[in-house]
Amino acid sequence: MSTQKIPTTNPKVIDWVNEIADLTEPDAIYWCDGSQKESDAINNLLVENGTFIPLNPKKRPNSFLARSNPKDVARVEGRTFICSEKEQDAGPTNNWANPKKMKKILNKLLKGCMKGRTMYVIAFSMGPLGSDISQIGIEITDSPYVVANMRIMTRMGQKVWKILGDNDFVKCLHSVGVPLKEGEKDVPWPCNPENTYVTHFPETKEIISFGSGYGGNALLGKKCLALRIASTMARDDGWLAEHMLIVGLENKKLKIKSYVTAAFPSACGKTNMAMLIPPKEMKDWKVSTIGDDIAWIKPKKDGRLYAINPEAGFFGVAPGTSPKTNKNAIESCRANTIFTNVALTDDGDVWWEGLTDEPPQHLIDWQGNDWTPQSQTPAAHPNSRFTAPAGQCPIIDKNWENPNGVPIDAFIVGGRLATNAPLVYQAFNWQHGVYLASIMGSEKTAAAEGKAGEIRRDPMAMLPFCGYNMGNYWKHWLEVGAKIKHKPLVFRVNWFRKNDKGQFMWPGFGNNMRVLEWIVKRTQGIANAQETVFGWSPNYQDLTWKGLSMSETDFDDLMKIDIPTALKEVESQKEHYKPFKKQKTLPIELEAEIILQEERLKKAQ
Ligand code: O2Y
Ligand code: MN
Repeated sequence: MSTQKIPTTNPKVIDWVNEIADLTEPDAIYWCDGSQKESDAINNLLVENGTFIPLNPKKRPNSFLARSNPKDVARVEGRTFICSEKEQDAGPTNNWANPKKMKKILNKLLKGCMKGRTMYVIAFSMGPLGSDISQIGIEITDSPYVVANMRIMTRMGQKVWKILGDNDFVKCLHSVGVPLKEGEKDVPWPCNPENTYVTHFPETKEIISFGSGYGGNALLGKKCLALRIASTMARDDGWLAEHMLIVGLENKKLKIKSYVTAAFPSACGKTNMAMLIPPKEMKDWKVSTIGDDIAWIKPKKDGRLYAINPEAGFFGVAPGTSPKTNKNAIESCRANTIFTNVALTDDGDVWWEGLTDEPPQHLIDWQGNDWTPQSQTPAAHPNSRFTAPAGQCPIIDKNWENPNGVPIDAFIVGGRLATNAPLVYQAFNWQHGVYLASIMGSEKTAAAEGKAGEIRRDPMAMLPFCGYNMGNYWKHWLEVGAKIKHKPLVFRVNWFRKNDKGQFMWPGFGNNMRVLEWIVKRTQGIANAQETVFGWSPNYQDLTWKGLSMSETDFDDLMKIDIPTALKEVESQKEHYKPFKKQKTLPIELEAEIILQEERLKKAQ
């Protein structure tokens, strides 16, 4: 990998790479071409360094296990900064830092930080090559683990260098923050948790991440570019960069197919919905996956919104994923996959909590220790991951790489709510839908956050990912809606309602298809609904019940609301809006929606 022809003549790239090399002082620079030969060499190097453990090729061909430093296991929201010129532009939900001051801190840390290491230069496309919705980024990193993951999660290498030409790109700089002294042996997972920074500079379209080698902190195409920086690009250019899955829902018999997107906070079954298998009684329905995490959505000339999945792979949570809960995710990681922080079986395969009903009798846990079912700690880290090519998903949609994207008929938003939140309802209109998305969230759990029952709001599931003032982001949603002729319908769902005994009232998983069927039929104008104080709701007879025993009374319980409790919830929504109102970024339309909601509830009392 030493003597290389530089794959670009783009002066902006060359100047930037030289500037970063002067600052970080790597031993070598390697320009990634994305070839198989290169991938094999990187994987071999990672095995040599002890970062990768090759898995049994008979069980998991071309797959590897990586174990991170236990201090580097997840995104670090407290160390994530939006460095816009004005603090007001970051808004009340982001950590803000002055860009000049942050650059000063970072430059000190970056000085000589790649000593003893190779600096890799990765050109990558977020989105199908050549799509007018796609964006090109260049990640400079000193982590070969990042290179291996970026090869799965993005389109990268030679073909991207070609498309880039002399155009602009998003600058993504990453270092694990551990320079090596002459002759010093590296550790399998270098990182610098005491000095971790994940920083975004929206005005100059730059990302600088220091100190972590893990997931969203280090694979800068994902949360940093595709959400935080892209959300600001989308604001400026009239499109939407969203934390949403995209699926196709087709009924061959009815000759209908709709594409829908959905935003859920974490732990709401987003990957399950992205790869849903309908119950056998609904065999006329076929679900196909476009994406499991992020959607870039653009208005087109025909007055509709079109979406692409900017990613090329899944960075999925392993624990809880099984052939029973998500067969398609399991199939997606059958080969060519990087597993991070899962357990290793005695026959060289992987295991995590929930994969099988019974755990194996012996494992090596995510920290490299012997593990048995009697062990007091989990075998896999709760945030352990698989990085798998999206093309390996058995139900990948035929249009998943279509550069034009797919037309979106519905936006679905939801959260995990145990009480007083109906299974599904349709917003009265776009503005009402934006309001529903702006107040969405999940109930806090007593153990984790102290106040059980209170809602942790996560507007559009973008709380940690919106690169600018959330109030202005809502305004942008309203403006996009005002410009498009054929607006997608907006729905709110809740799969997690519980009865007085604490049992789930809805079976969830594949049975969610019953709700999705109604949603698709609404978008096609072929399903009934009744008007309620919340929005348009299905009647019992509007859903398919074959194969599921649920009485009309059970369904009514699942759909009903207690009005005094709902009025209290409206008060809590007003509190949620307060910081935005104080900063004068709360759109008046959303204030109006709260008043309308309150009036509807009072009238029904
Ligand atoms: O912990 C991380 O670094 C990954 S977080 C993540 C990964 C894949 C999809 N979504 C998320 C998320 O936090 O929303
Ligand atoms: Mn996500």
